[in-house]
Amino acid sequence: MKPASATPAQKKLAAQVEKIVGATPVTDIHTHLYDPAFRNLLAWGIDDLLTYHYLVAESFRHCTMPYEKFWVLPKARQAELIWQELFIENSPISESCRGVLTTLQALGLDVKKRDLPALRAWFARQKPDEHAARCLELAGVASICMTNSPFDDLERPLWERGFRRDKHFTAALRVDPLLVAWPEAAPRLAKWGYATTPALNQKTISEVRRFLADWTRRIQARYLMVSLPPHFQYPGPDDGAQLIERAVLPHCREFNLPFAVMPGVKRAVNPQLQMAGDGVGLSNLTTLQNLCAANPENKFLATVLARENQHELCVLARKFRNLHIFGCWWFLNVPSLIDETTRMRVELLGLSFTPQHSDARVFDQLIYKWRHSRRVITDVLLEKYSDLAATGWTVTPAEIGRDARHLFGGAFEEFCRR
Ligand code: RAT
Ligand code: ZN
Repeated sequence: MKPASATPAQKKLAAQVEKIVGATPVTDIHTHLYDPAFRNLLAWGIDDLLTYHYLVAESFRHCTMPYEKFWVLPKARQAELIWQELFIENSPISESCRGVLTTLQALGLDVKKRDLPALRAWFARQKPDEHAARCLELAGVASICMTNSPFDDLERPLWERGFRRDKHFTAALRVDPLLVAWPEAAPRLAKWGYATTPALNQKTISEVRRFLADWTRRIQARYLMVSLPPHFQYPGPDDGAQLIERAVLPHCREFNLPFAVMPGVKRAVNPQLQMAGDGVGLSNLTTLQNLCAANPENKFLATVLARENQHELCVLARKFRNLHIFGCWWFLNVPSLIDETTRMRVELLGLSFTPQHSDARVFDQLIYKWRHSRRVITDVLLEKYSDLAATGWTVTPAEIGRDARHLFGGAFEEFCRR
């Protein structure tokens, strides 16, 4: 809709949608952020923003330095190299680069000076707790779901010791090693006091369930979660499929928790890029269909990494009410694909999905990830409400607010409560 040609009613609707969607607080259902109690794991500030693995991958499009030389540099030096390659020698127009600038600008910093030392000096003056609160406010985020792995040697000890939880943070139990690398996971569980063997006999399965129950209670998990390679198959004889069938799904039923499935990631397609080296592949979503069809008492959350899987995912969600789809994940978290994906989901599913999660790893990223996505979601909603208005159906401000709350966490909460 061109503003010049808009009628007063259209302008009024646009202003209402902008205001209401802009003010709706978000429940961010998947991030890699941590409760402040995880002091050593917290990432924030300009050097963490610049060394985000999305930007590392982009900087190696230009950087000719051997990978191993880059990785031994201190974080500040890596940040300087990335700044030089992606912001000074080239215009920072990729989504991840633009995100850094959106964030800095929202924090009140002048980006046009291109002055990295000055930016660093500003961040050095911030108090972490106050800064985090400001980021939440600027992003409009009310609640953050972490990704918590008992297999992570840095976070496990803290959970085991216990700490006072911050009310803004909820937890999700991430179980990738259990399901995609069982031969290595089995001895670890055994070391932690669970009587597991590599063979999936009945005793081992019940011990895996005990492990899942202990960790679900310990972290108060909202859901269990796994990312899967494109070729993953269920049902199947592989350890992962067996463990899902015999341990994860019964556990989720017992605790009434959704199981979040994230298919499509090819880990370490370029191991030299370390964490930035993962790729994407087309998944066979028959696996998800089988999960939903064979386990109607289970609830599934799903997001896919391949754009080409999005349409089939939407259709699956139309078929299975025990499936809730969410987010534009990782390589899909760019405005053109968020727009396309959100539009398609609204057209096929109405409001019964969660359009976005941030996947933020650095606290400040909440600002740009949500500002950019909120913009796209607002535009899509406005277009759809305008189409309704053309039929004579007008939405009230209360209805717009209800719909926005649904998209920004309400639909997810409702699905979890079922
Ligand atoms: O988006 C990311 O930061 C990726 O590295 C992954 O962590 C992905 O989101 C995942 O949860 O596996
Ligand atoms: Zn993630």
